[in-house]
Amino acid sequence: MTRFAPYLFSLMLLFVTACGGGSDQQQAEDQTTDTQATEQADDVRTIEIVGIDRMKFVVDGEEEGITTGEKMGDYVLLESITAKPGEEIRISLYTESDLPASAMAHNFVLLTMNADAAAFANAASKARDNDYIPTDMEDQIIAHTDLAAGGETVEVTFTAPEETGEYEFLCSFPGHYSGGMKGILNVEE
Ligand SMILES: [Cu+2]
Repeated sequence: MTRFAPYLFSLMLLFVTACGGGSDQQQAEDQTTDTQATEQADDVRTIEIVGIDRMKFVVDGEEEGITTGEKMGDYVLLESITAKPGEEIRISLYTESDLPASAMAHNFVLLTMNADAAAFANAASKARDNDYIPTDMEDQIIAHTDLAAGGETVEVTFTAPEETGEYEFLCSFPGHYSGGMKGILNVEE
């Protein structure tokens, strides 16, 4: 038996060397693939809101920077959003509805601090030709999305005001503000 040992040993050495070389090469290829798989970075804080037929802004659940209320089916009511002065925020609004756009669509309209939201909603209901954005009250709008009909998503990115305080947001589709489709943006340090 012993006289075969040197032969077996060198055979094993060859085998190990060959395998080792192969795996190094494989590792190098894997690293190249990892480096190429880079993610697209976008650091704008995005709040994903859903508009439902019950005329409410709702969200999936509690998250940092928002306050939520009662349960609404699979969602919870969005009550307010908290932002720092000058913070960049993106609102993404999805309309969940099987109704036609003429009967059910939503938008997100953020008003200036001193705006009269009820008066704005009333004027908006008569501005059908301009997607329910009253042109003579545009100076009371900080930011707004387009209308989103069922299955559609609209977005708007804006900078929170520098002045701390409460800013009302609403959906200006007729009847939705009085139906409760509204909330508060709290700008605070
Ligand atoms: Cu609405």
